[in-house]
Amino acid sequence: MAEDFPLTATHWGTYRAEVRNNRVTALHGFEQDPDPNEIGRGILDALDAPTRITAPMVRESWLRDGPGTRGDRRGQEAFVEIDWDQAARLVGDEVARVRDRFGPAAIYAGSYGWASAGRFHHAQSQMKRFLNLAGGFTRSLYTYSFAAAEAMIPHVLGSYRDFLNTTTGWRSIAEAGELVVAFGGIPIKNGQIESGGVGAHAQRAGLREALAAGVQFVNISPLRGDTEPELKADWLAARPNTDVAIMLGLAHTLYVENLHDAAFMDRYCTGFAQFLPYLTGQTDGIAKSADWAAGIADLPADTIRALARRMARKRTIISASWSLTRAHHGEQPFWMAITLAAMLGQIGRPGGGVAFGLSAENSIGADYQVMQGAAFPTSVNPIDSYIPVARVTDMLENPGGAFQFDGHDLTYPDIRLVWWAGGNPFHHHQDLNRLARAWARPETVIVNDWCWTAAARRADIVLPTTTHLERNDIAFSTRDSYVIAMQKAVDAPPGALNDHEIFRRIAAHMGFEAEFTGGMNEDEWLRWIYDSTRQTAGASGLELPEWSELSDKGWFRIPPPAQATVMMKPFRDDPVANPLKTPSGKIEVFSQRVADFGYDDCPGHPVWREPYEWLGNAGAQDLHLMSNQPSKKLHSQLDQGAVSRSGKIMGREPLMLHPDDAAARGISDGDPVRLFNARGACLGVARISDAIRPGVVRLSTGAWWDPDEAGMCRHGNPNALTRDIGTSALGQGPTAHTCLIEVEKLDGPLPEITVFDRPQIRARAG
Ligand SMILES: Nc1nc2c(c(=O)[nH]1)N[C@H]1C(S)=C(S)[C@@H](COP(=O)(O)OP(=O)(O)OC[C@H]3O[C@@H](n4cnc5c(=O)[nH]c(N)nc54)[C@H](O)[C@@H]3O)O[C@H]1N2
Ligand SMILES: Nc1nc2c(c(=O)[nH]1)N[C@H]1C(S)=C(S)[C@@H](COP(=O)(O)OP(=O)(O)OC[C@H]3O[C@@H](n4cnc5c(=O)[nH]c(N)nc54)[C@H](O)[C@@H]3O)O[C@H]1N2
Ligand SMILES: [Mo]
Repeated sequence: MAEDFPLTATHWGTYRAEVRNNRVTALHGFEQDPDPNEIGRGILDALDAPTRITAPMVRESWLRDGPGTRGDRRGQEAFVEIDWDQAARLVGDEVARVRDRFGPAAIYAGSYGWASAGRFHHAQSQMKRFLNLAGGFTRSLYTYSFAAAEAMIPHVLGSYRDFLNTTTGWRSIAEAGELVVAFGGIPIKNGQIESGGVGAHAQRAGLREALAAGVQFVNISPLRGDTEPELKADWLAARPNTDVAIMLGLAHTLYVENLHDAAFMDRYCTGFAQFLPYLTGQTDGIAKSADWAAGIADLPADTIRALARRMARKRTIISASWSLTRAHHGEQPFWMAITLAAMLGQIGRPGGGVAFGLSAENSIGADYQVMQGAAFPTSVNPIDSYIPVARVTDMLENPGGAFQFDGHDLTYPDIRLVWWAGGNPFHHHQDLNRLARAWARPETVIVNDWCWTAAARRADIVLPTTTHLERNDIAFSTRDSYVIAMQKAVDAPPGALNDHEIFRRIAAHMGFEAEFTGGMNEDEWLRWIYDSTRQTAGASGLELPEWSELSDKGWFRIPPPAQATVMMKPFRDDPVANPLKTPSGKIEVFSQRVADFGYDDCPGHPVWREPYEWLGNAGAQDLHLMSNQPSKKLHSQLDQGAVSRSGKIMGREPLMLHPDDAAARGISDGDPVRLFNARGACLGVARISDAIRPGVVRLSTGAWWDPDEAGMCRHGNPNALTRDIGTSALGQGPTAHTCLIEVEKLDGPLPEITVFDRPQIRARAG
């Protein structure tokens, strides 16, 4: 019976593992999941592939000559296998050396990344606790997902997470909504994922519920596939990165046709009076009319006007995808979407208002009770040194350099030691050739991972970990309805350890093992995490079962809320009793605080600013690159496995391009192609389709970076091409979705991919 197989939880779903002779032979979708996916099965052939790291390793010349030796050779030299005693000594001594000589701020352990589901074996939490107890470290702030919004939206709504966690979802939209206007679409491929784990995938059913209730959809995106065909959405294939101009055109139409809700603006917002002269053109002589927007977005002006009227007539929810924030001036789209929704006067009403990224993850639009459960406690960082997460290359290049961030004037710390556990910077960061050059500068780089990612290959010390199938844990997410008792299905390779055990051994070498473990073993920690969660949940009226009951059954479903969630309903119902956490207590269409920062690239109200590169300033050969999230994996995870490989052509990522763009370049379907710009190059294989706007191409993320000597990625990682500058001085977020490239048919044979081979490894001497 499949239901007796051990349960395991991942960010892409819950599965039951069928095991024979200590091997996982199959992963079955969790019986509670109506819409399980194939992503999880990608691990089956990856567990013992050549990409598995089977013992601790040290880069040869670092081992021989010590920290600071030939950082430029990272990724090129052989590794030497060592044992765990030596690994713990080397790492512990190096942490102590850097801390004592340069101060703890010289250790960068921002370590951004998704790691694995499971509250205890969460790599970053383990590392942070260890380094906090060791004296502290330079951390990173915010995420690659939507850093610009994390900095911006608190100025506008008083909080970002509070509203992300209480998105008006499909249930409310089906009950009361009529129209969903989706900037960036409703990409159900992304709804496969939830950070921390998914019990039941809810996006498809939610969409169908809304559709059955007669809700209509508009997909504003360069990709038709960003909404499911069954939704029969109107597709407005605007130029990428012009969403703010479109929203302004919609707002202008509402205003001049007197379709906006002046009473709402008055009662619930502040600063409309400062924004209006910009909208009407009084300040700069340019009315942000539908005609003006049409020229920027390359859409018919009548389409924009008609959409504005339709939005005013119907109960409308505006969904702005997270991708909009990962572009130059990525602070603006959410701010403007809020302003537009406010003008419609439907914020806080069922099925209306604004949503940040319906289906960006399984939770966004799903029906769940927020549960703030316990995590492995990371202790307290004794120092306050940080960078905005995406400024990592700037930091490595420019120690002591000044920069601005959200009203602060900061300087970059001088980093000597970089440590990553549970993330892959050579997946997630932009302009990887530039990162690779900066990566040569620190004296030591340490990576914990279970497989030879592009980052692990570029480490001096590699500490191999287990996978979710090889350990017990407890999984749940703030925004999911399931608590899963994860059971170890198979043994890890003998040379791999849990992150906790790795840090415990290093802590023991450094003399603070007892502080690190808190005197508890894995079992006791799992109990502690669960019991603390149960206590907090109980206090807010949510009854979780006893630990013994949960571990017997394996899972628990948190009941859905009694009523459909409506974002900002309390504020709408009574703005005096329930003010927002902004200075005014209201929605800040104009923010004095932001205006006072004095940033040219982020003034006090939402504005359209041209991105640094876009189809509006493109050369004749330029195409806009969409490097969106991949459908068959999460980021770079399991790219080495069969499921991800099944989406590749000749082992490369498909490059989607329009028939006109293909014809103009003499490219046929299935041709290997080279993508390039002044920053770099990578390969792909042409997939010709009219489901993409002319002038735009799509190469999804996730292919492990595999540069040749000239820095060209043989495999197809779009971050070979993207630019690495911040969204603005306010958010300093990543700007991957603002990128122009050229594409040509590959001249010559396809080179071999090397990144799935083991790096060169020498057996231990003696
Ligand atoms: N061009 C472009 N770039 C992008 C984006 C884009 O849209 N376009 N999107 C960005 C976004 S939104 C994000 S969130 C980032 C994602 O970037 P990341 O989160 O860094 O990507 P992952 O591939 O999920 O990296 C997680 C790593 O953790 C490792 N890991 C898994 N389990 C464990 C464990 O138990 N212990 C340890 N030590 N390691 C483990 C995995 O093997 C993997 O190497 O990428 C960003 N980059
Ligand atoms: N299968 C899978 N699901 C995932 C992930 C994954 O790696 N794989 N990653 C997860 C993570 S970490 C995150 S942050 C979320 C990200 O969620 P999103 O940020 O929403 O993801 P993307 O796929 O980058 O973008 C969604 C769509 O936006 C469109 N788009 C891009 N730029 C623009 C623009 O300027 N204007 C308009 N109108 N549209 C634009 C693209 O066509 C793209 O398909 O996804 C999560 N879900
Ligand atoms: Mo993300």
